[in-house]
Amino acid sequence: MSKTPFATRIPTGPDPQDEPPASGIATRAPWDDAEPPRSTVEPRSQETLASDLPPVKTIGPDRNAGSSYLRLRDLFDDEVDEIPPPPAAMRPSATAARRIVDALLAAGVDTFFGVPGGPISPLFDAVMSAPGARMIESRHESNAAFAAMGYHRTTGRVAAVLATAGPGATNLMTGVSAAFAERVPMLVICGDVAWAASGGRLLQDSGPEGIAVERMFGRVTRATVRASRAESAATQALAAFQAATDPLSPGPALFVLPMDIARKPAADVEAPQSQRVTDVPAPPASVAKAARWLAEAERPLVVIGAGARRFAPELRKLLDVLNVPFMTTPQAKGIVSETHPHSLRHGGLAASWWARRYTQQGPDVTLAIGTDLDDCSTGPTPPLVAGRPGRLIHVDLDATVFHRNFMTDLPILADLGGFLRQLYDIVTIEGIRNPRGGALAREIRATSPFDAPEFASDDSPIIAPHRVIADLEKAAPGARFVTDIGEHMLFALHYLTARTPDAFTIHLGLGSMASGIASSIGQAIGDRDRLVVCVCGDGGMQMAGMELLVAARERLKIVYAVFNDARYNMVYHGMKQLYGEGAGWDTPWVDFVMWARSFGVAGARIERPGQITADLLRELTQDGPAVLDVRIDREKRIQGAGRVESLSHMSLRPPPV
Ligand SMILES: Cc1ncc(C[n+]2csc(CCOP(=O)(O)OP(=O)(O)O)c2C)c(N)n1
Ligand SMILES: [Mg+2]
Repeated sequence: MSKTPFATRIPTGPDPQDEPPASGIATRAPWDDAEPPRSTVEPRSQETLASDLPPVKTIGPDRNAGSSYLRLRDLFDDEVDEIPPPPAAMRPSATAARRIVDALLAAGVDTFFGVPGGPISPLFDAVMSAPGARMIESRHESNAAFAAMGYHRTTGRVAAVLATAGPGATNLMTGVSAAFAERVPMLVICGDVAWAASGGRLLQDSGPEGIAVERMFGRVTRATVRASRAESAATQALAAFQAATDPLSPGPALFVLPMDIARKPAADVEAPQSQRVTDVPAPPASVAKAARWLAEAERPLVVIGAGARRFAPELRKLLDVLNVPFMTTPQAKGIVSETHPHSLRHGGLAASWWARRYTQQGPDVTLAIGTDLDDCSTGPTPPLVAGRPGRLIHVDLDATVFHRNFMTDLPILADLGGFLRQLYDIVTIEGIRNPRGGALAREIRATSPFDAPEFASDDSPIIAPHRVIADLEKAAPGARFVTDIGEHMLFALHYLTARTPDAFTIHLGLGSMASGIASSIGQAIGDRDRLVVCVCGDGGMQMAGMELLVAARERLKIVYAVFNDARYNMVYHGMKQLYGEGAGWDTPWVDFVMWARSFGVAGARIERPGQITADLLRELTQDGPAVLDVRIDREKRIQGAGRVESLSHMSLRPPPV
C-alpha cells in the first residue's frame, strides 16, 4: 500500500497520504478565489483529528470528571456578567480598528500575520471581516515577523504583523530585530490595554508604566506611533506605514493601538499616497573615477550585497559588460546567476573555493555594492588583503557602512539602481573595460568551487550533508531554497547553485534560528505555485517547527528537509574548534516523520543517498507541506568555512587601533 518504501509509518490509525481529505477541509483551494485568499480553511473537528491519530492512553484520574475538577464558575458566587452586544455604531465596520484596516488595504497592505489576544482582538476582528484582507495566524509572534519577511521577499509587498500587548509584544522582538537588521519594510501593530496611557495597572500593560513597547522596539524600528484618538488612529497607522516603506531607509515601524481606541467609532479616512524621493544620483565624477580604477586594476573584484537585490536586472547588465570577476555575500547569493562566466559564487560564510582563491591572491581594486561588509559577508574572503596595496570603492544609500569594517578609498552615497545605470553608461559609451578580468575569472573557474568536488556522487552509507543538498537540488529544480541557521546552512550556502535572484534565502541579518523555517511560510503564501525547500536543523525545528501547522492549514507546498543530527551541530563543532571539546548537548533522535504525522502532514525518513527524488517530493507535497527527516553524517564539515572562521575575521582578533 505504501508508495514510499522508506517513509516511516505509524502502525495504528489511517495513513493521511492514502486518505481523501478529512471532512471539514475545503476541497477548493482558498487561493482559487478571485479575492486575496483568507485563512478560512475550516479547522478539522476534534473528532476527525482524533480519528487520524493513534490512540492515547490516559494515565491517572480524568481531570475533567468528578468533583476534583475546578470550574471557573465555582470561583464566583454570582453568575459571570454577560457582555452586551455592541451598539450599532460600534459594529466592526464603523470602528477605528476597521478604519485602520481599510486605510491599510487602500495603501496596498492586504496580508496580516500574527497571533491573537485580548488587546489586539479589535484589529483581528476588523481584518477578518474586511473584504480583501487575509489573516495568517502564526504559532509564535516572531515567526509571524519572519513570515512577513519571506512574504516581502517573494512579492515585494509589505505585510502587517499583529501582536497582542505584553507577551505578544515581547515575543515579537526577535523577528522585528531581524527585519530591522535586513532593512525589510514591515508594519508592526501591537495592541495595548485600555488604561495604559492613564496610569492604571493592568495585566499586559504595554504603555510607559508597563513594558513600554515604544522604548522596547525603539532601537529596531524606523518609527514608533501610538494611536492617540479613534478619529486619528487610521492616519496614524498610515504614518507608521510611511516610515516603514521609506525607500531611502526601509524597515519595520511600530504602531501601538490601545483597545479602547480601537473599538470606538471613527469616520472613514482617505489619505492620498505620498510622493517619494527614490533617486539619489551618484556624483558623476565619482562614477567616472570608479570606472577608471576598475578598468586599470590588475586584479579587480566586485562584491554584491543584499542591498542590490532590487536592482538585479541592472546589475546583470553591468556585469555582462564590465569584464570583472564578482562574488556575492551569502545573503545576496544568486542575485546574479552563479553560472555567469565571471561569477566566483559567494564569499564570506561558507565561501566557495573560487572566492577564497581569488581573494587570497589579493584584489587591488574592489567595488562593493549594497553590503555592510560585515563578518559573515567577508570572513575568509576579505575584499582587500591587509598590508597589501589596494583600493576599495563602496556604494550604498546608508552612509554608516562606509569605513566601518574596511577603510573606504571612494565612498559613494547613492541609490544603487542609479549608480549601476551610470556606471553602465560610462563603461559602454566610453568603452573603459578591464582587459584582464575575463581571463582571471576563467583561470579561477577552471578548478572546482566546492570543498568536496564529487559531492553529488558521494555514496557514503550514512548520507553526507553535501549529498543531501545535491539530491534536493536535483529533485526540486527551480524551487525557492531557504535555509535556517546552523551547520546545515553552511552546506546549503556552499553547495547549492543559485541561478536566479529568488532561488535562495538566508536571513543572516540577525542569524536567528527559526528565521528560515518561518520565512518559508511567507514565501509560499506570496507564491503558491512554486515549491519552497527549507533546509533546516533538528534544533531549529524543535524551536519553531509548530509553524508546520500554519503551512498545513494553508496547504503550502513546502518541503522541510530537517538535517537531523540530534544536536546543535554548529555549536558542537564551534565549541570543539575554540575550546578543544564539543559540548554534550545531544538530544534523543526525534522522529520528525512521526511528529509531522501528528499534524496530518506527510513525511519520509531519509537515510541513504539517492532516496530524495522528484517523485518523492511530488507525492509528499500533493496536499500541502512535507517533512523529510534526514539522518545526516554529523561529523562531515566544510573546511575553513564555518562560523568560527567568520568570527575570527572580526570578533576573535583584537579590534583595529
Ligand atoms: C534564536 C537563536 N538561538 C541560538 C542561536 C545560536 N545557534 C546558532 S546555530 C545553533 C544550533 C542550531 O541547531 P540545529 O537547528 O540542529 O542545526 P545544526 O547546527 O545542527 O545543523 C545555535 C544554538 C541562534 N542563532 N539563534
Ligand atoms: Mg542539529
